[in-house]
Amino acid sequence: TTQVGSPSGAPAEPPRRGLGHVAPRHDVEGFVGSFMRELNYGQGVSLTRSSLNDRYLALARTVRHHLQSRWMAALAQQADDQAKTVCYLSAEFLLGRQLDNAILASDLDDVVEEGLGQLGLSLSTLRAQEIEPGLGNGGLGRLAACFIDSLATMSVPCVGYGIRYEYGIFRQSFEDGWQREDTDPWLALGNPWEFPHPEHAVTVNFGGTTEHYEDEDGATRTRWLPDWDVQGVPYNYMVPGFRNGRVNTLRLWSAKATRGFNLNSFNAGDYVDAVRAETFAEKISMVLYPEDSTPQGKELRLQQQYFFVACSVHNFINQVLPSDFDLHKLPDRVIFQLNDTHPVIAVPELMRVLVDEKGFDWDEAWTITQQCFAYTCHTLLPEALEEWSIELMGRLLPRHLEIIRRIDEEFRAEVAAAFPGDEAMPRRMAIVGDHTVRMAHLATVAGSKVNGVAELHSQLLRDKVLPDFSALWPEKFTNVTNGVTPRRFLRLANRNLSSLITEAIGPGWVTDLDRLRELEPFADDPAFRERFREVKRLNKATLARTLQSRNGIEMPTTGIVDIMVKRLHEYKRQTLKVLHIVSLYEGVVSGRLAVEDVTPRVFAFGAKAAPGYAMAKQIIGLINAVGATVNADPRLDGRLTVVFPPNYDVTLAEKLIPAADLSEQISLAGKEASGTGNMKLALNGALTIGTDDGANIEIRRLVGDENFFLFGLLEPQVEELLAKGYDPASYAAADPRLTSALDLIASGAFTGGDASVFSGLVDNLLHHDRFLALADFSAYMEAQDRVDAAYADPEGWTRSAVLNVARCGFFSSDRAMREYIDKIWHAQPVVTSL
Ligand code: F58
Repeated sequence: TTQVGSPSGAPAEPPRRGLGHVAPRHDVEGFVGSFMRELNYGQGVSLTRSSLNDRYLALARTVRHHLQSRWMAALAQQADDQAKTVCYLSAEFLLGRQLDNAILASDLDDVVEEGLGQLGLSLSTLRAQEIEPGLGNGGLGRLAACFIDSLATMSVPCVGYGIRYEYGIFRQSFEDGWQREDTDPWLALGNPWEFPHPEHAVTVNFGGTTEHYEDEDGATRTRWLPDWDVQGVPYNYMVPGFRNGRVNTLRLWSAKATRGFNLNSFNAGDYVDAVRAETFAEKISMVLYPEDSTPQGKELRLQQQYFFVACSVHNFINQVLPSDFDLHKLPDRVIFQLNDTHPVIAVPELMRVLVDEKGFDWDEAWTITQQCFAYTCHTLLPEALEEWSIELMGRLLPRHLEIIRRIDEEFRAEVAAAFPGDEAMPRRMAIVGDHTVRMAHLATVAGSKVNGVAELHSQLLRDKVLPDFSALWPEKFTNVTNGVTPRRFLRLANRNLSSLITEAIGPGWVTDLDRLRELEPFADDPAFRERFREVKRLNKATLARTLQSRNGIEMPTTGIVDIMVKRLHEYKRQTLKVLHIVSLYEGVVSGRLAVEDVTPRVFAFGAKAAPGYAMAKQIIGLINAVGATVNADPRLDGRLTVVFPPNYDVTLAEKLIPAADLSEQISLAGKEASGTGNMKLALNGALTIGTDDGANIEIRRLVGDENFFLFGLLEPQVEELLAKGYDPASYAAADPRLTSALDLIASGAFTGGDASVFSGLVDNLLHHDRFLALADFSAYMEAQDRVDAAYADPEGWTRSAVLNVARCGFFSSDRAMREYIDKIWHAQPVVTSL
C-alpha cells in the first residue's frame, strides 16, 4: 500500500497565530445566524423556498459546527501526546440517526428548540428527515457503535475503522406478509455527517504473485507483485463524547478505481473497458452483506475485509503515527481490536508491512503483532465460524497466504512441543486446514486476548468452541459482558423516563449508570410508581402514533406491550412466540379459554431475515399470517393484537423499546452469545421473560429472580437431551395445547385454507426442530401464565419494572469499555484541554 495524493495530503503551513479554528456561538442568536447561513449559502436557498431536506441539512451542519471545533482540538492534541489509541476494526457500525445524538453531546437542546421556534420550524419534523446509516446487520454492528460512543465519553483515544457501504442493510417491506428486500440508498439525499478526504486515499493491492530476492545484507526477502489495485478513500465521522469536549473519529473507507486503473487483465487502451474496470473496483464497498449468523464465503466479501483492513493499518502506521515513529514501540501506541473474525486478515497484513515494507525480522515482527491484536468472538454456532478456501486466499492475497502458512507451521510446532505424542491436537488446532483457512484459529493464535461477550458465552467458548486453545493458553481467554450506551438508549430514546430519573436522583446517571441503584427506594414509593406508569403510557401512545403514521398500523395502548425485536433466526425462536399466540387464539376459538380471562396484549415483532435464509422468511410469513387472522377475529374482542412493523432498524428500536412492558429473550440456552436488546429493554423498565442464555443470566442475577420470568432447559440439559436423541413429535403429543396449535397452523387456518403454505415449517418443527422450540413450549406457556398473573397486580408489576431499571446500570457500555481497558487494552483516558 502506498499513499496517493500527497503532497496535497500533507498539512499546509501552520497558522501564524491562534488555534487555527474558531468556536461557534452557543446561544440562540448565534444558532439562528449560523442556521440561516447554512441554508442560504450552504444549500443556496432562502428559508421560504427551502425543502424539508434543505432545512434538515442546514440544521445538521449548524449542529456539527459545535462538534467540529472540539474535534479539531482533539486531533491536534492526539498528535502531541503519546497516548495509546484503540483501533476498533469492524466490518459493521450500526450507528442510527446522528442529529439528536450530536445535539445532546453538545448540549444544544434548548438552543435548537428555541432557535428553530423563532424561525417557525419544528425539530421533530426535521429530525424525521434523517435516514439512518444502516451499516450493520444487528447486534455486532450496534455493539461497535455503542463502544465508540462510550470511549469518546470516557475520553479514551479511539479510531473506529470500517467500510462506507454505499448501500446499507436492505429495506424490508411485506408483500402479502412475505419479506421483500429493496436497496437502501441512504446517501441519496446527501450526508452532512461525513468528511471525505480523497487526498489521503490509500492504494490496496490484490492478486498476482510473490517473488523472493536478496537484500543488501544478503538476507532473503519477499516482495508481492500484485495484479490489480483499488483506492480506499477515507470518510471521517465525528464520534462525540457526552458533553466532555472529546470528539473521536470513525473512519470509513470507500473504494474507488485507481487513477490510471491498473488491472492487467483489462484491455489497455480500451476506453469502455477501462470504465467498466472502474465499476469493478467500486463494487468493493458497494453493499453490506445482509447475512447474519452464517458467513458468506464470497470472493467479494474477502475483498471487502482485506480492503478496509489494509487501508486502516496503513492509515494508522503511516498517517496517524508521527513519521519518525519507532515501530518497535507499536504496542505502546495501538491495540487493534478485532470485532469478530471479519477483520482478522489485518494480522498477516501487519506482518507483511513490518517484514516486507519496514524490513523487520520475522520473529521481531511476530512479537510486535501479537501484542497489537485482540479478538472478540460473538457467536456459538459452529456454522458461523468463518473459513476461507485456500484457493481463493492464494489467488486474491498470495503473500498473505504465505504469511499465514508460516504462522501456522510455527504454531503447530509449538502445539506439538506442548503436547508431545498427541498427533491429533496440532491437526485440530491448525490455522490452515485441508482446504480452508480457519479465521477464528488465526485470530486466537495472533490475539493477545480472546474474549466472549457474556459470562456463559465466554465459558462455552473455552469449553466447547476453542477447548484446545484454552488448554494451551488459559490466561488468554477472558470475558467482557456486552453493554449498551445509556445516552442513545435511555437518555435520548426515553426522554420521559430520563426526566423522571433525573428528578429523582440527579443527572449523573447518564455517564455513571451504576447510580441508577439510587432509584431502588423509589420502587416502594406509590407516587413514583404512578409517575413511572404514566411514562409507559406516554411512550405507548408515542409508539402507536409512530406505527400509525409510518405504516398505517393500528396499535391499542392498553394491555401488556410484549416485544420481540432482533434478527430473525431459528435459534432465537420467534416460532416459540408464534406458538404462544396461536395457542391463546386457538384456546379462545375452541372455547378452552374464556375470552374475558385473556390478558390484553400487543405482540410487537421487529425482525429482518437474511435474504437467502428460506426458513427465516417462512417464519416472517407465518407471523404476518397469524397476525392478520388474530387481529381480524371478533371473537377475541380486541384482546390480542399482533403488530409487525417492517424494516426494524435503530430508529424504530428507539420507539419500540421505551414502550415495552415485556421483553422476549427466548433463545435456546447455549446459542445466544449475549444479546444487547435484552439490556436495552430491561433498562427501559421492561420485565424479561427469558431462558438461561447469554446475558439474560446476568440480568436475572442482578434484577433478582422475582423480577424476571425464567423458563426453559438449561444449557447442560440441552446437551443431554440432544445426546440421548431428541424427538420433537413426542413433545407435541404430550401437550394438547401444542398439538392443537400446530394442527391449526397445518390446517391452513391462517392461509385461507391453503394447508401447503406452512407445511414445510410445521414439518420441520415436528421432525427436526434443531433449536428445541417444542421441548421448551410447555415451560414457556407456564411462564407466560406467571406474566399474566404478575401484570394483574399493577403495583407489584411497576415495582419490578422500577427495580429492573435501578439494577441494570451494569449493562452500560461505559462499564464494558472500562473492562476492555483494564483486561485487554491497557489504554488511558486523555485529558482534553478546551
Ligand atoms: C451478535 N452477533 C450475537 N453477528 O448474536 C449477539 O448475541 C451479541 O449480543 C452481539 O453479536 C454483540 O456481541 C451478530 O450480530 C452478526 O451479525 C454477524 C454479521 C456478519 C456475518 C456473521 C454474523
